[in-house]
Formats: sequence, structure tokens, C-alpha cells
Amino acid sequence: MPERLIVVSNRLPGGGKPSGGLVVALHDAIADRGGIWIGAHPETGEASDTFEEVETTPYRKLAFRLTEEEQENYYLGFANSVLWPLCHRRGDLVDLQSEYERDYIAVNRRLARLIADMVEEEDILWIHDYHFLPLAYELRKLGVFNRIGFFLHIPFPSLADLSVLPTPASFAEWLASYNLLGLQTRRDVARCLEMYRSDPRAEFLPDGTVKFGMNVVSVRSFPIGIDVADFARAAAEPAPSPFGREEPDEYVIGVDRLDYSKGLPNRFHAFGEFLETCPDTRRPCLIQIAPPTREQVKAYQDITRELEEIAGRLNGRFAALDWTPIRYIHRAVEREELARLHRNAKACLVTSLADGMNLVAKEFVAAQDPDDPGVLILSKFAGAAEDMGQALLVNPYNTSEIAEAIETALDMSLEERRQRHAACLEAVEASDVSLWSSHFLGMLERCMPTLPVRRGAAGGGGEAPGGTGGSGMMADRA
Ligand code: ADQ
Repeated sequence: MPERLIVVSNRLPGGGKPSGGLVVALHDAIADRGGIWIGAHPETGEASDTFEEVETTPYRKLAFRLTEEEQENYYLGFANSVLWPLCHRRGDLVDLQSEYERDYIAVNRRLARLIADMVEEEDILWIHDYHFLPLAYELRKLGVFNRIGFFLHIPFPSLADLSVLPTPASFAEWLASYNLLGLQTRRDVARCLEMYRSDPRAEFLPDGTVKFGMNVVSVRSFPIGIDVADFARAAAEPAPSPFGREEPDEYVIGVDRLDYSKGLPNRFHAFGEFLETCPDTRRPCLIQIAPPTREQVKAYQDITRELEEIAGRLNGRFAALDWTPIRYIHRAVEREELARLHRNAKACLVTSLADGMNLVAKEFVAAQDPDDPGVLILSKFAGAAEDMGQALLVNPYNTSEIAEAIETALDMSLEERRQRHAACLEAVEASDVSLWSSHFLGMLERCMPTLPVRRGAAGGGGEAPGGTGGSGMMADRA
């Protein structure tokens, strides 16, 4: 294939052998056809008008620096205190500061300039996630007409959620500058199309694509998955028990970044309700692994404190000298160990209040012994639920329902466990991450390219081809 693949994501993967489904899939895609991976440098510094070369083999990795102020306003601010809560239906946590949006646009504009300086005509670009919504819009203004795809890893916001933004109309305009807009689920696609249906600037073409200004964007779902065989292999690898002498009789597992979207307080409360109904002879444990994340943001400090309090209260109430019902581990655990913990668990709790997909649900299913599998308890608000109707689906706001599901899972017959697991595994295999990236890239290559707009040709000559009169000036690429 002649064209290079340029991937842009918030963070660059570390050096050495890549691990983790998404990183491996993108690594393989770039390594196969040649290309470049671009991401933010982990340390702040001076804003520069060139990339920093981080690695050169088997392909180039380029980093751009954020200043201290941009880290505050762009990353912790607009990305993680506006867009993240907004897309996870937590309008109450949105922190609207004008400098957040200003720097969000400024960082994307600077990154667009850096990319425009090095992009070649045949390159295709694949941009990842909510940190870069306006990147294609800014690239088009600089005269970059390459095929550009975007994948949103988190839920697509509803119209009501979008109206919380200072300039909601920008959202539709930014995304319309991509050629392919990849979302996790059919529900996300429906929300996105609803946004365009309500926007007088958008026109639906007979093939279902959306025409917006001079650009045509195709909106599709590409449910992300994991490297199923690799995770299953890690789970089945023989190893000494990680519990030592503290092996629980039976346990339910939860694995999540400590994020308010994951519904952890509800999960702990539900486990407490389940313990209320347990006979004294039963000694179940909840093993909750929840590493810290975005600790500088107040909402994350609050949820950390809340969870510690609930775990402490429940353990104080139910624990015995030889039994701690909730084992809460506030740090990351190695992938191999995580896989083995999944395999030995009787059930897995995924109780997200909103979640783009949730890969933990898929990892749990892949890790099971098909002859004696555990049971997945899955929030109906996680994207993963769309294709895993044979999990025990729960409403995460209803703690009694979760408590009942825990009991059902622990008492389920072997035959029912096998039958539910087989159906879930089929869905997990159908969305293997290697298929996910090849489907996305195959579709991007078939998308109609963006037509170059010559200076003055779009009625005023100052707008991106997808735009209808945005603020930007058409600038030369050099
Ligand atoms: P996340 O919100 O990070 O991802 P998720 O899909 O569950 O959520 O992926 C988390 C990954 O981190 C999993 O592979 C998991 O095993 C790993 N992980 C979590 N806790 C860990 C721990 N303590 N130690 C080691 N590893 C841990 C975002 C969206 C999701 C979407 C993904 C991918 O929010 O909805 O599924 O992107 O698109």
C-alpha cells in the first residue's frame, strides 16, 4: 500500500514490545503500511513549532509539548472537565471556563500546523478521541485534504448534553470535517445523526452520509474489542495463586480506572446489600482493582474519598477476623495477573453509569475457562451491552437489582453459565481488535475524499471545506 498511516492519540505508547489490545492493533496497522504515531509528550515544557522525535523504529513516533497552562486548560480543563463529563451524562460536573475552550482550540490549531508541515499527499490520518475533535477542521483550513478518520472512544453526547457547551454548534462543524466518523455503538450513531438532523447546515445524502459545507462525512459504528487469543492465553497460563494464604472462598471482580463514570459507589453499595442477605456460612469477596486517574481534577479527588469511605464502612460492618469482604486495591495490576484474577472469579461486575464500550467486560469473558466459566454482570449503559445480551444486564442506578444479579451469578447452574458464556464469547470474538482496525481503515480508504477549496471559491474564502463560515482564515500550508 503506497499511503502512510498517521495516527494521532493523546498519549504515545511506551517503547519496547507493545501490549494491550488497542495499542497492539494500532502498532500493527502502522508497522504494516508504514507511518507515524503522534501524541502529547508526557512532560510539559515550551510550546515548540516542531515535533520531538521520540522513536524511529519500526516507525516514527513524534511528540508535541504542552505548556503548563495548556495542560491545565486544554487537557485537565476542556478535555477532562468539560467534554468527558458531558459525554458521560454528568452535566453537573462540567466546569465551564472560557480559557479552557480557548486553549483547547489553540492546541489543536498548533498541532494541525505541525501535521500540515509534514503530511504527504497520499497519507491517511486516523485521529483518536475527544482531545482532538477540531483537528480535521483546523487541518482543512490549512489546505490538508487527505482522508481523515476519527474514532470517538467515549459515548456520543445527546443533543441535551451538547447544549451545555459554550458553542454547541462547533461540535457538529468540527466533526463534519472528517471523512469517516467512527463511534462505538449503533446507539452512538443514532445520537450523532440526530445532531445532524437538527442542524440546518447539514444535508443527508441518499447513501446515509452527511453533507456539511463542502465535506461529506460517513458516520458508522465500529465496536472496539480486545486481542481475544492473547488475553485468553495469559489467563490460562499456570501461576502460583496471587492470594497466598488469603485465598477467598469465592470472589467477584471489578477492574476500572477510578472514574465517576464507572459506577463504583453503586457497585460497593450493591455488594453491601448482597452481604445483608448472605447466610453466615458464605464468605464472598469483592476484589476491586481501581488505579488512580486524573487526580488533579476535583471530581476525581471526591470519588476517591467517597469510595474509601464506603469500603471502610462496609468492611467495618461485615468483616470478621478471618474475612475481609471488600478488598480494594488502588493501583494498577500487571496484565497477566489481571487475566488470571479474571479467570478464577465467579463473576465480574461492570456497573458503568455511561461507558463508550468497556473492555474489562470483554477481557473477563475472554479469560474464562469455557468448561467452567464465571458470569458477567454488565451495565446496560456500557457500549459492550449492545452485543452481549447474554450477560446479566443490570441498571447500575438500581443497587437492589445489582445485588440480586450477584446472587443469581454465584448460584447459577453450570449449564446456564456455559450457555451464557458461549454467547458472550462469540460477540467478543466478532469484535476482536485486529478486525476493528482493519474495518475502520478499509472503510476510510473507501470514503469520498474532501474536495480542495481554492481561495475565494467558498464564498468569502475564509473557511474550512466542511465549514459554513467559521472563524478561521484559510492559510497556506507551508
Ligand atoms: P477506559 O475508560 O479506560 O477506556 P476500558 O474500556 O474499561 O475503559 O479500558 C480499560 C483498560 O485498562 C482495560 O484494558 C483494563 O484491563 C485496563 N485496566 C483497568 N484497570 C486496570 C488496573 N488496575 N491495572 C491494569 N490494567 C487496568 C476508554 C472508554 C471505554 C472504551 C475504551 C476503548 O472509556 O468505554 O472501551 O476507551 O475504546
